[in-house]
Amino acid sequence: MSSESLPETVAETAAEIEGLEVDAPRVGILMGSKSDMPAMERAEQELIERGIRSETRVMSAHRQPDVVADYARNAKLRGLRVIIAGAGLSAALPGVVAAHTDLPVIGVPLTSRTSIAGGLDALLSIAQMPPGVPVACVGVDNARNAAVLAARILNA
Ligand code: RP5
Repeated sequence: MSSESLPETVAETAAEIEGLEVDAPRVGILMGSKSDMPAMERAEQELIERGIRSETRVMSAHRQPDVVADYARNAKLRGLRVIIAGAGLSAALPGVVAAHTDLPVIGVPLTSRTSIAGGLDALLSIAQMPPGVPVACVGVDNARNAAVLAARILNA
């Protein structure tokens, strides 16, 4: 690369970054299974009503651990600022995401067909994180509150 072409390249790169700033989703909404979608759609809906850009992905901490790790590691660079992660049963997804990013992670414990004690299994899995790797935890099936909390974190 010649030194004359450098300013143009830098300008192009800056424009690309600026484009990313404008269009990139601010909140990532993750869930462990398609079966979680009816509950997690409430988070997406709340963010839409508040004019906050989000993206929604299905990925399981147990079934697709590499996909989850890659997503979490790249999230900040892609412009995401908060991650909401919902899962049922031994809900590892929020904690695994938090292990791979320093973005704030909000966990949503979900009920599913085989939940124990109305989702207490997922609630404890999400809330009882080890010191140093925090995950915020909203109420069982309360994805809407996760979106409200994300909005407050974003000051939006
Ligand atoms: C969790 O297991 C998912 O988040 C879901 O809540 C639960 C059941 O998943 P499916 O068997 O319906 O795919 O990982």
